[in-house]
Amino acid sequence: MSTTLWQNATVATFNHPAHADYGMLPQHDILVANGRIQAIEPTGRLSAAHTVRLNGALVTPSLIDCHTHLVFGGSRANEWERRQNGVSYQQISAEGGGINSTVRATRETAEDELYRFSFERLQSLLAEGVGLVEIKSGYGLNLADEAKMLRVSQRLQESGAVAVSRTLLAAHAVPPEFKGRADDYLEMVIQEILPILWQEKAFDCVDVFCENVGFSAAQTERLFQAAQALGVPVKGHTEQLSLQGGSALVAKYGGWSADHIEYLDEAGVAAMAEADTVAVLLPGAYYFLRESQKPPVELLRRYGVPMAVATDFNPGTSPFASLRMSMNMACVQFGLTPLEAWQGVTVHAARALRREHEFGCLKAGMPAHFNVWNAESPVDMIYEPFRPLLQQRVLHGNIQG
Ligand code: DI6
Ligand code: FE
Repeated sequence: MSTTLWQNATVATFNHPAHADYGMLPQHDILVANGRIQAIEPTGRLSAAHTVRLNGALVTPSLIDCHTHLVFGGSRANEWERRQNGVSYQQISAEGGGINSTVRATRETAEDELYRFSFERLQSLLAEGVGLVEIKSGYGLNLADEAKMLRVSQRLQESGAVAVSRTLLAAHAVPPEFKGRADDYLEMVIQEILPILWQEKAFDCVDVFCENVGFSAAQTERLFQAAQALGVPVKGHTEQLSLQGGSALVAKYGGWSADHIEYLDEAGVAAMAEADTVAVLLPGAYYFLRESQKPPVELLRRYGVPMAVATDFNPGTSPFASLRMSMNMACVQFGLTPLEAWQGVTVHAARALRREHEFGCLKAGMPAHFNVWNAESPVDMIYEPFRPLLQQRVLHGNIQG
């Protein structure tokens, strides 16, 4: 059995039961065999066939980006420039811009090309130490193109560079061929896209954009009922622009996470606490849309709802492939503490994807997914988000090139 000892690390385990601190273990060794952590012990007690000397460097769990729309075709840069030049959103939408321009471009892009673009975009997340990324469909909006997007996510997983959680977001928008017939489109999602792709094991969880510009609470519930009947886990884009009750619906169906939640009320927070639904904060979209309503962080704390932080990386509302920048924004804009921001990309993000047995904390028995940093303290990675502090990214006990 090949064993490796990462020697003399400062380990931020995130294994404190009350999540009261980073779970810091100074001067500890991490013994890895067969891709798993065998032991974390004070330096000097363990030995192994290979040794990686860390001289006190900081080790944290791999980062997790639990909400992205990383796979898409085309660009919305010109559209954004026009908006900045004063052209109204209505005008741009009327000309086929907005989300539907990405739908058109994604449909037109061949799978291999889509894979290449996505692999390239993924690199900036990997360079920051991301080891698990959630990727949504939602720019195909028909069976063939949703399937194509999910296959690209699967291929990113198979590249070995990162673990991927795949989400079906067919209920993201109403495609042009169903214009004015949202119920008919949703019926097609429920009758065809959802069951067929679930049968093919093409995704892990189903998502919906519950909003006055997306799908109503009643439509969201119809989707969740269909998901429940098939045993499909649910999550939602909820309360981003207005209070629709989507987060409470996610909770009612035992959903994994309610995401955005700027307009969430106390009843929704209580429902999420009761159902163990994670709150995913997406400060990139809040910033890029110049929103002013902040998520109810104080209520989430009071009810003990775990908060995750993610990039929401997408071409329309959050073109930022930086999770460390999202952590910084969650602190500055939403008032999270640096510890909360860290928990938001480790333990709580792992829980948001129901992958907490593989990711999010460091302890004996867990797969060896961790980062080695040229840093003194975890706050360094948030305080100066673009400083290249990553020394090693380790997945399954292998140092990634
Ligand atoms: N909320 C958003 O902010 C994005 N999707 C969603 O459900 C917008 C995605 C886009 O504009 O392409
Ligand atoms: Fe999103």
